[in-house]
Amino acid sequence: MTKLKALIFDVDGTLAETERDAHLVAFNETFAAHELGWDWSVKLYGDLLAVTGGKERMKFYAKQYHPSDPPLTDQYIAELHKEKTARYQEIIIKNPIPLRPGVRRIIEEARAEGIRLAISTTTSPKNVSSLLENSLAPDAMSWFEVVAAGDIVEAKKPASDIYDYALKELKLKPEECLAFEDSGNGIRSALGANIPTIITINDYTAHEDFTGAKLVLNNLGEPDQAFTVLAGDAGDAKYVDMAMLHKMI
Ligand code: XBP
Ligand code: MG
Repeated sequence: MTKLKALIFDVDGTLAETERDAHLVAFNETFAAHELGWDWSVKLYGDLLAVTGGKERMKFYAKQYHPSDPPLTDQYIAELHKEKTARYQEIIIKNPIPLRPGVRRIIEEARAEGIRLAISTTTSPKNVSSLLENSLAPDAMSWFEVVAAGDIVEAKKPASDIYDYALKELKLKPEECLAFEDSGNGIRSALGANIPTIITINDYTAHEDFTGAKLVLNNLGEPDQAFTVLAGDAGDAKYVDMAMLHKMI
């Protein structure tokens, strides 16, 4: 008898490749509008992703890369971030970012089986709803029982707080859930809450440390598009489906 009761998904990099084509663009557009003289390259953004959370990332960048400039106030950072969030939404509404392979299928299979769904992310709640409504389904927010996002907890990933919060809201034990993540910060957060975790890497995170992952894959795969297993044992499976997930915990 399976004990799997819920799937908990990270958002950026896991559901869709939002970082380079949406978050980064939104940050740079905001910096240009404020004539800050900041312009993050694709490469630099990869380094800055080590700091989770947009406000935290801007603060870190200002301190690290412009140490002699007068420090930005929290209020100004919050203003920049509000604008960045609005620009991010415009970008993904105009050009919806496709979901990664297997994401829609797994979510639909889980729903059909009555497996509960939750989100655990560092990004802002509005960004989650814009992505889900534009890339998954107009009513997709109602598919997720818990959306743990952004500043709902004080300490962002890699702290376990956001996953602890999701578990508390779901009223489930960690061993009754599976987490889906794409980054080192993400898996540290999920494993910190003792939730078994499957990783799907991307260009920004491929080199990161995924020690403790149940599986590390290039993506979740599709019936006509097998995944590549980078670490762990996927048995005979060629793509992730609910039958496989039930056997994993
Ligand atoms: C990824 C992040 C986020 C986004 C920016 O979070 O680090 O900070 O890059 O989002 P996750 P905000 O993979 O956990 O979803 O600007 O809204 O903070
Ligand atoms: Mg992520």
